[in-house]
Amino acid sequence: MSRGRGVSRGAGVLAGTAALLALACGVGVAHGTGGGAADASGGHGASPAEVSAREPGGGGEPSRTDDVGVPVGGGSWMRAAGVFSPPGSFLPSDALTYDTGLVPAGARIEVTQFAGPSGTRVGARLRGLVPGRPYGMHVHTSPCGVDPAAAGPHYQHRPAATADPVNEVWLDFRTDEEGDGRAEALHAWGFRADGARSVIIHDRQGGAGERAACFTVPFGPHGRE
Ligand SMILES: [Cu+2]
Repeated sequence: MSRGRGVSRGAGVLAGTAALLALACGVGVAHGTGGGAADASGGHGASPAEVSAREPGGGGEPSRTDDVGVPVGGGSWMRAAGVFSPPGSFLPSDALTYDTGLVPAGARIEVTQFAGPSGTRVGARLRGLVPGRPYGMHVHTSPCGVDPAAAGPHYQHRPAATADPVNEVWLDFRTDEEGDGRAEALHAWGFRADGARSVIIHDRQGGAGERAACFTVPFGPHGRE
């Protein structure tokens, strides 16, 4: 597990940097660039220019990048990144903020999942939130919608069982002085196919809270089906 985690963390940092660069350059969508793991070992992934070449334009496309099911370290790797905007904004996004006082438009999120033989690691990195503030976050069952309730309830490993960070994926975090935050959750189980579809950022930590923002994420067993 230690080897897998090391690979994942390195890939996450580099892949996240690439995603932010791509987003800063106005790239709309880059699906399945297939470089998540290779980026970490090779040190060079798809540059923003290369991504732009594959996906020209981008006007009206969601502001996000995904790498799904990239094989690495005996498991597989998923990364999704997006830029928050309010529902109905000019550029449609899979990252929706329902409370711009807590999650400003333009704030960024990156969610990663490593699914291996011994379990699942979910990581999240946030940028551009309110500095020095606690936030709650969980994995939810359905994709985000205009209605904050669209994302459904928390994903539960054992349905209708206990609502706690063992049976659910809780990603509470506190932002630093820059408004950036990160969280990680480890579980010995994996997601059911299509059972986990989003993360919700809440106004407070713990098992409940107002829904401040939502990001649709392609969680999955990823190679473990
Ligand atoms: Cu939640």
